Amino acid sequence: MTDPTFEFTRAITRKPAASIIDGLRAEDIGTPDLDRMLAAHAHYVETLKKTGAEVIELPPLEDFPDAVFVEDTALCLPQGAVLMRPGAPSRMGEVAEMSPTLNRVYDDVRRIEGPGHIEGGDILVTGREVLVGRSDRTDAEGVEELRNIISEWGHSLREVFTPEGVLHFKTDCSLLDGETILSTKRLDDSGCFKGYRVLHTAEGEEAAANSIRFNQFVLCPDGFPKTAEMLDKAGYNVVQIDNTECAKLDGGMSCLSLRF
Ligand code: CIR
Repeated sequence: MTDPTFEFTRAITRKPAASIIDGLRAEDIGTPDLDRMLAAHAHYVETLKKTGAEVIELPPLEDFPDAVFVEDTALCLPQGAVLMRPGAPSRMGEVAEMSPTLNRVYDDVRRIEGPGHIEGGDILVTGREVLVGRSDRTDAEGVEELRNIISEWGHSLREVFTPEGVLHFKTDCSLLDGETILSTKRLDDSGCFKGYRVLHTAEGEEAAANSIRFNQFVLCPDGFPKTAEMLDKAGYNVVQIDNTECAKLDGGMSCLSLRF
C-alpha cells in the first residue's frame, strides 16, 4: 500500500527564466541570481529523481517571472487534477501553460472557473483531509469551488486561515507523513492542526516550515540547522537544498513542484 500524501511516482517542475528578477515579492531583499537559482533547482530536481520518481521538467517561461513556482497553478490528487485561479493577476496566465501537461498525465482535469481565487500554495493534503488556508491569494469563493470539485472525489475540505503577513498557508507548514505536520509555532497556535502530531520549527527558523516530504526524503531549505537536526532525530531523511534565491521571492521547497 502506498500513502498518496507523500509517496509519489511523478513530479512536475519548471526551470526558472531570466525574467525571475521581476518575480513578485512582499519585500525587496535583493535581486535573485539566476545562476545560483538554476544550480539549486538542479539539486532539487536531482533529489526528486533519486527517489525513483519521474520528473517532468518544463521549459522556462520568460513571460511569467514566477512560473518556476508551479505548485500554485494546480492541485494534484490521485483521482484527478484541479487547475487553480491565482489571486495574483500576473500569475493567472501560468495556469494555461500548465494545462496541457496535466491533461497528458491525468484523465480527469477540472478547473476553478471563478469568480473566486485559489493558489496551490494554500492547500495542504493530509492523510485525512484537504486543508485550505484563506490568504491574500485565496478567497472564500475559491475555497468553495474547490470543495465542490474534490467532494465528488471523496475528499473532505476544511477551510483554515493563513497568518496575517504570510504569503501562503504552506509557507508556514508542511506534511511529514499522513499524520505529522511540520509547522511554525505561530500557525500551530491558531489551532488548525488539532488532532495531528505537530513538530515545530526551531525559534528563528520559521522559514524551514516550507519543506516537502517526497518519498523517502524531506527536502528542507538549507540554513536551518536546529530544525534539520530535530527532523533527523525524529527519523526523517533530510536533504538540505539552497533556497537563498527563491526566498527573495517568498518561495520555498513546496512551490517548486507538483507531486503525484
Ligand atoms: C509569488 O509571490 O507568487 C511568488 N513570488 C512566490 C510563490 C511561492 N509559492 C508557494 O509558496 N506555493
